[in-house]
Amino acid sequence: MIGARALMQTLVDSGVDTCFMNPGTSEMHFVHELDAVPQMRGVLALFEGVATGAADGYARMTGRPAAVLLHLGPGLGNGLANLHNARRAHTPVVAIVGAHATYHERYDAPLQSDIEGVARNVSGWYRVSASSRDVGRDAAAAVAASRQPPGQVVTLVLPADVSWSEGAVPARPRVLPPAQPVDNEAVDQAAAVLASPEPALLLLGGAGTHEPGLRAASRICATTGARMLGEVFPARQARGAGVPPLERVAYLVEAAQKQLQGVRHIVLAGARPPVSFFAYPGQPSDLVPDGASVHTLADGTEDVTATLEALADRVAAGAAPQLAQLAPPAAPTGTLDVTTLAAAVGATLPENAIVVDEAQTSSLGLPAATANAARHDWITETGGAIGQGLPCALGAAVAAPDRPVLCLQADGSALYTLQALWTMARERANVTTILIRNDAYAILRLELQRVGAGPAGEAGAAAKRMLDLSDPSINHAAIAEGLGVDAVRVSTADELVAELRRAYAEPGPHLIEAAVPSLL
Ligand SMILES: Cc1ncc(C[n+]2csc(CCOP(=O)(O)OP(=O)(O)O)c2C)c(N)n1
Ligand SMILES: [Mg+2]
Repeated sequence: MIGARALMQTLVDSGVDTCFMNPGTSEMHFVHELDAVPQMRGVLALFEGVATGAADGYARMTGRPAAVLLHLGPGLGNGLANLHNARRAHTPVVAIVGAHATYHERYDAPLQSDIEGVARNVSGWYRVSASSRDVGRDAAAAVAASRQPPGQVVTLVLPADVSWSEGAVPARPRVLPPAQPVDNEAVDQAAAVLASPEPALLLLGGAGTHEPGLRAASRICATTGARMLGEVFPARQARGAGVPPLERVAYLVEAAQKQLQGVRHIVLAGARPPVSFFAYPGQPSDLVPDGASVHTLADGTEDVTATLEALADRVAAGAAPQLAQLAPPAAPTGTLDVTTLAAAVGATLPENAIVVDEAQTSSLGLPAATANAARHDWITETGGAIGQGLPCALGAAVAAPDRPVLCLQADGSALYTLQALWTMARERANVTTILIRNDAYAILRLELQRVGAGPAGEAGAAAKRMLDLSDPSINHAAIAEGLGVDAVRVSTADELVAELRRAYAEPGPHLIEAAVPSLL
């Protein structure tokens, strides 16, 4: 058996049965083996950032890693930004990077580069498979490493001769280590802190924002009087009717400070202490209020859900969680703006939807407008590297073909990885994209001012031009049509509502280009 076959068979046996890829010459044996190992689904992406973002979205929904197949250092580098988002989300991803044959390396052929230097940036585990005899074992080790709590990106380099040489054997899947037992001391300490009369906050991240964690947290807070908040950018948060509501820490420092004002204790459950996204002159980086103490109930390597449940049983035995009611907003009419955009989303959101949020400045009204919509999961850009929305939505749709996916996609961010639309069309992915067109990098107009460079309105023409996308004006619907996706342009709230309803009712991907004037 050749190395590529053993690798693929081992991946499948270890539960990795989807590979998002953009292959090249060094990966041809792997591609060839797709027909020999039909349990592996290959999904072609036309840019590596699409493949890596899709693998992230896939694993956020399944809890299982997908593989991504990338072409040497340049291919891995092209996929880096979305691997970075995956790393910050603690998403398990198995990156297989094809490389030159071992004996070819010393000739410094054109594609030779420092793969490890690129991979280390995002990978918690890195290995070069040295021979076809090792590759099965290496693949099983890679999958197990990716799933090591709380989950990580791993990189396995596959030299072309390892891929094509005989003598390989598939390896048995590694048995995953059992979840860590609940740290009872941490539970005791959190119980004491929450029972004290001082204002306390339970800060949720990781699995803490999935439904079981939220239910336990809600019981804890209902009984102790503590507040709960979620991390600024959760990897995945359960929301809507029947789920405990959870506000998130605000993105803007001033707003976050207001939320956290007066808190004396922050109890962390799968979250990290709150920090400002960027440094701003005269503003703090550390958002823990002066004099407040921070207690770790469970870090990401521990079983956050079981720990929250143990704490709930300790301090809130018999208490019920507080759940959001079903009360979606009315369908809006008239002018399309960030408020009516949000209302249109909340009014039409189908049951059990997956929402991928890369709406940037147009997200302002979305949390409130969807808080009492039908139950859904919300995925955010954990690492702040834009170009994640469309790929992540593709991956979520591949992971959960029976669930509607809504991609809330700001225009500037869309243009990093718009090739995802073609893969959505080809894979018949049930993704409805609202392409929110404000013809600007609107948020940077605000940031220009917030970092102290001066009010955007007073910036010079050369600077303003760097934040403007209106000349020439971009026809996103035409691009989508060109990539095989049914697309329309809307400019009123009524049209948006009607097109959303149509898109959800029809199979396959749809893009609705919505003209939403910039807030800034
Ligand atoms: C990989 C990467 N490149 C660049 C940036 C910087 N950046 C942050 S937001 C932004 C523009 C976003 O514009 P758009 O998606 O249209 O959203 P809007 O601000 O208009 O709502 C840019 C360029 C980034 N965060 N990540
Ligand atoms: Mg924009």
